[in-house]
Amino acid sequence: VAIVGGGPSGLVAGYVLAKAGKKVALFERKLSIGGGVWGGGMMFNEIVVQDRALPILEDFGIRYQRLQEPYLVCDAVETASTLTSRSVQAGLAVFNCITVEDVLMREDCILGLVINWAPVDRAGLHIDPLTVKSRFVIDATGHATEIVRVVQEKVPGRLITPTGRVEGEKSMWSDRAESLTLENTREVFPGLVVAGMAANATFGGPRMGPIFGGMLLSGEKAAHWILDRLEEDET
Ligand code: 48F
Repeated sequence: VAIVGGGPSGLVAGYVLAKAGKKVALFERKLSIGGGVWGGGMMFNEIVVQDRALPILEDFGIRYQRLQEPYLVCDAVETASTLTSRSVQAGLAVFNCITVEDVLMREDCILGLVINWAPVDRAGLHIDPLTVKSRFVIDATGHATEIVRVVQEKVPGRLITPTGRVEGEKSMWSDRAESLTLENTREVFPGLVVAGMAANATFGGPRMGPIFGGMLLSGEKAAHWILDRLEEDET
């Protein structure tokens, strides 16, 4: 499995898949892994997590304080670094400083990724990319939902969304976005699953503030969905 984006949803997906013994790699454009977690709540280094995601915090060993029901507060630095280190310890291969610029695909299915060094991409240098084959790709690129948009360009109107296209993120509505993030975590083209804010952007869910429970749960759901499909492949 190839995961694009090292934010909270991508990291939890990678952790669950690696823990299940699958060969899984995560590609992140930036030097640091953790995505939006590092920003905390408007750069105050605390994030809010809904208590529905408590089992994930406990599994990772991330400490929390109770705020008011149903909210918990975690240290953003502890969360980003623990999500990263525990995922790598579980067996997730992390490649930072890599931009996923394209997908490998044939008519009806995603087959993998086309990758290049992020500095090469940023400088616009004429250096050919490399390819990575994978059974499934997870787009965990956050608000930008970059991989789904690349696929949309290649097969216009054929995404598994109401309009066949990226529906686009709706206005901020944190409560609603939380449950929709989970509903929207699914396959959007054969072989391509969306997680985290990319799921909301793909299926037209609202934006949300510095609330991360939905992101953690979304990564977990994407991983379990893929584990079920891999098991079907084997039988
Ligand atoms: O944005 P990000 O943290 O995604 P997420 O897991 O979590 C969203 C929350 O941080 C926050 C929220 C909602 O308000 O709770 O926004 O959905 O992490 C996405 C990561 O993907 C990387 C990007 O640098 C970031 O670290 N990324 C994006 N496009 C690419 C990429 C790409 N083409 N190749 C490699 N990495």
